[in-house]
Amino acid sequence: MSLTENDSTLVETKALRLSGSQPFTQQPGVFLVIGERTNVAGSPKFAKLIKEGKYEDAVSIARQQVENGANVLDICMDEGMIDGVAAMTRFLQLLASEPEVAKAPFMVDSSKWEVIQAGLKCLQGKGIVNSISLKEGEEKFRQQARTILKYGAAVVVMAFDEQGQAATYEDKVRICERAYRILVDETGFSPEDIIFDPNVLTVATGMEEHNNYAVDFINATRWIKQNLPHAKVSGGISNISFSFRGNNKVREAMHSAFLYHAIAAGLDMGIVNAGQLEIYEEIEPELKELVEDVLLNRRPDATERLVDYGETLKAAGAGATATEKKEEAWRSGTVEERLAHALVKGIDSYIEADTEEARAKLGRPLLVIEGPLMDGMGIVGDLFGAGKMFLPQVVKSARVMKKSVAYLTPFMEEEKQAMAAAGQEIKTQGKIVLATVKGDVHDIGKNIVGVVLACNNYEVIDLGVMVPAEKILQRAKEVRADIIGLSGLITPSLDEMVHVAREMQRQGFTLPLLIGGATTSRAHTAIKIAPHYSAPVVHVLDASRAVPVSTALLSDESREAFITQHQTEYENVRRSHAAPRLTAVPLEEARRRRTAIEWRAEDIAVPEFTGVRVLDNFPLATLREFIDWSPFFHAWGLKGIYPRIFEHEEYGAQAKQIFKEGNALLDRIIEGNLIRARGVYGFFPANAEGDDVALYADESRTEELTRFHFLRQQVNREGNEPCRSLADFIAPKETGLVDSIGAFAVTSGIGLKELCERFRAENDDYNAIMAEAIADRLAEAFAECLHKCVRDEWGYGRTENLTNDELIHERYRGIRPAPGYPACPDHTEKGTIWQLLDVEKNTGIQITESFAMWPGSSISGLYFAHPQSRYFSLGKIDRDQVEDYHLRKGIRIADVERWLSSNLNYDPSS
Ligand code: B12
Repeated sequence: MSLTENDSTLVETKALRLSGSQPFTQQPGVFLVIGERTNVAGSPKFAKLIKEGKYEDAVSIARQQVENGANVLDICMDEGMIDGVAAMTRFLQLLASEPEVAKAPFMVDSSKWEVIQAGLKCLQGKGIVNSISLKEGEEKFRQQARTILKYGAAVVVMAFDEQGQAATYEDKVRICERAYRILVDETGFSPEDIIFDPNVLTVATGMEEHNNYAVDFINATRWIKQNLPHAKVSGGISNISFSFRGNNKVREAMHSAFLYHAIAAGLDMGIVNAGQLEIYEEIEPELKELVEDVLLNRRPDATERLVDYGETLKAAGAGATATEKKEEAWRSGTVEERLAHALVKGIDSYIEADTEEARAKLGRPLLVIEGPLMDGMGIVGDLFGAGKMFLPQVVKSARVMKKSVAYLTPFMEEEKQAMAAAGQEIKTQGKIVLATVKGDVHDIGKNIVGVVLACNNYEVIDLGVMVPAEKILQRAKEVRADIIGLSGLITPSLDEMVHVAREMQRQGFTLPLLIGGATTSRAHTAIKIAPHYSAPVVHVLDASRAVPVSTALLSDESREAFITQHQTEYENVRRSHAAPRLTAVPLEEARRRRTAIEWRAEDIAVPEFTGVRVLDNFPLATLREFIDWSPFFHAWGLKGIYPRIFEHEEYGAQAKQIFKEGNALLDRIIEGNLIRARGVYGFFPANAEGDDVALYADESRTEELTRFHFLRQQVNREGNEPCRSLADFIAPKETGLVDSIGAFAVTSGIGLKELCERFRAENDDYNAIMAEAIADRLAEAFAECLHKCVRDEWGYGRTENLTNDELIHERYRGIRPAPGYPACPDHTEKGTIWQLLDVEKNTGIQITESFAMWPGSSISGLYFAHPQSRYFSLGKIDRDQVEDYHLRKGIRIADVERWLSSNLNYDPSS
């Protein structure tokens, strides 16, 4: 049998377009390599890892495949001992969080339809289904094809029909043509998305009828390419050489030669071990001839001759160790270069081996840290500083660094003891004690700063959240810290920071104090904190400033100049803020200028129920639909609006990557119930009484349950601008109308702490921070989602019909202000919500002494339904209102002034 003549009039074909996280278009004439090592049938090592549940290690096989040049990854879990659906789902989700791997399109490979469907659900781009066939008749084939079409994937069609697998040229051609007609003419498949697999069957089995299998495959390939426009052809290449198992040299030569001829006939792609392909021209001539005799069925004794040759190879010991897997190019560099590459690229697969090699080379663990690791992180730092690397990448580099340092730690301990015995000390850039102050639970900003500092060889002692001043100062003394850094999210923390500064002064500290976190500001630091402590107190705006500021403060050369300049700057800030008080409207007049609302019964929405409802284990998949992603990018230091941020010239690609990784983690969280969401909300009959809102047990309004105390705008109210208060949006008692108010508290942080701890235990700060960022998004989404339910239950929401984007932009009736937000800055009002909804018992959310909520990913607030209700900023208030508030709320004036210190239009100490 011979190969049919090569017909040069090949039809012009449409390219196959696929995508992982990046689009992939197969260029004309370019063979597409489908990595087979993530196929349990193709790789015993992979199969073992999957069976043992070592998915993370299995992922590194995928990574190697991509690094070795695989364009598409074939993923197959078809093995008796493996639960295919679960394994396919989990593995694909993990792959999605590996950017280097996720960029490649995936091929979901299974003979089980339910496994294919599970895989399709996880594919983020356009992948390939491998495979469907006419084995169970046309109806089933059509049905499956339609499902694949719905998911937008390409499909591999096996040359298999009701009568069995096509082995001969004629059967292959007949079945492929039949399948093509059904797919193109009946189901509307694009022909370029159809990939035929005309079955690569094993040759050299000793059975004569198998001798022409390779030739039949190659000829069928050519026929398909000439007769079925735009269709593609693929095959599982290693099948061809199965009879030479154990003799890699012969197998590799067979694969290369087979590919050479099949590609010439039009083969578009093949499932191959991307790391083990001999170059056709480099196959030894004798072996090449023997192999081609077999493949092309050139002589009857071809098989015996190749078997004999294989035996001689084996005897010479070459068979099993044929072409070793080509290491990735970067692996051939020096150990220093490899460590630098791993750090910059965030690759941790070889980090332990490389660290050990460096330790052996340099002799001491410390020299590894101070040498190659610091050099590598220096490159990371420079790239970050120059805006060429972004925060998520830096945090990934830090993960590699941490793993290396974790490996070195036991050796360092030994060395430390030896050095201590000799009276020496190991020097880092400096020791920084970080803490979120007492009463505050904010974590993510501090954690990011900690990672960035650690990357720059600072020893970071992170004391966590809700840390009292005594503990911070005690620890700083114990470890002989060089700097203390404080973080806080909510305004009451500002006072606590002042307290820490005072304590530092009292206890005679001289260390610099860094201040950071969402509510902190340069002005507050300069005016309120710095005057209480005579050493430098510096506000640090974000993570990228933390290193230069710390370095300047600790460097012998630049310290003096930095401090002098800093002090002058803060002095200027204080001077410019010593401006006269703002003009305020007296409280009585402000009340007269309340929001003008004509109270009409038809504008008052009546809720479906009154009282409290609890939402336990609220489905995270539902919350996902309500996520506003923009703040997610802000948390990672990438400022921009989702989804436009993806087009950002500088960091669009980075934004896409963290979005993908964030979503992959979210998939894992949802699938594994790794965190839980709980909430509670309620509606209550209510009326405004002055600036208070009274809540009643029922519509008779005889029993008052509790009341909220609101504040009213007093300054900068030019012309006829109303002086707003949230109380304006509830019908006053004197109208006689029964209005209602809603209240809520939600969290998505149950289990988050444990999840983050698990990541940190694996030195994986990247995923710990990612998990926090995701949980914060879910909390916000929960508040948004619940507000939607509440509007429905109030009636008017049912007709609003808004997209998520419109929801994010709050294009709906009603508001949900939260204590602490600008319209009601008094955090202590949360106490009333807690008591009203029995929040702690119903959800587990606790409030700290500063009225922060624990878990951190929590939100609480109130619902107002009136069409004229709107958000506003209270701004500054005058002494008359503070006195009134003290009387209404029954708390001391000094306490009002403390809780509302950021809103005072006067200095309470003067
Ligand atoms: C995301 C967010 C949330 C999230 C998560 C918060 C969390 N995990 O801590 C959720 C949605 C859960 C939330 C809830 C609340 N929030 Co909120 N939230 C924000 C928002 C939008 C961004 C904060 C953030 O995470 N930024 C990203 C991180 C990475 O940045 P960062 O913390 O600022 O950290 C960077 C720097 O500050 C610095 N840094 C931080 N710490 C340190 C420490 C040192 C030593 C150094 C050197 C540097 C440094 O480096 C970091 C990295 O660059 C801000 C508004 C804003 N734009 O800032 C409001 C904001 C902080 N929230 C606010 C409020 C009021 C609340 C709630 C009280 C509302 C409520 N009643 O439910 C709750 C409180 C939550 C609680 N657990 O008690 C107010 C706080 C103002 C105030 N008056 O107190 C803000 C300012 C909004 C506003 N304009 O009113 N919030």
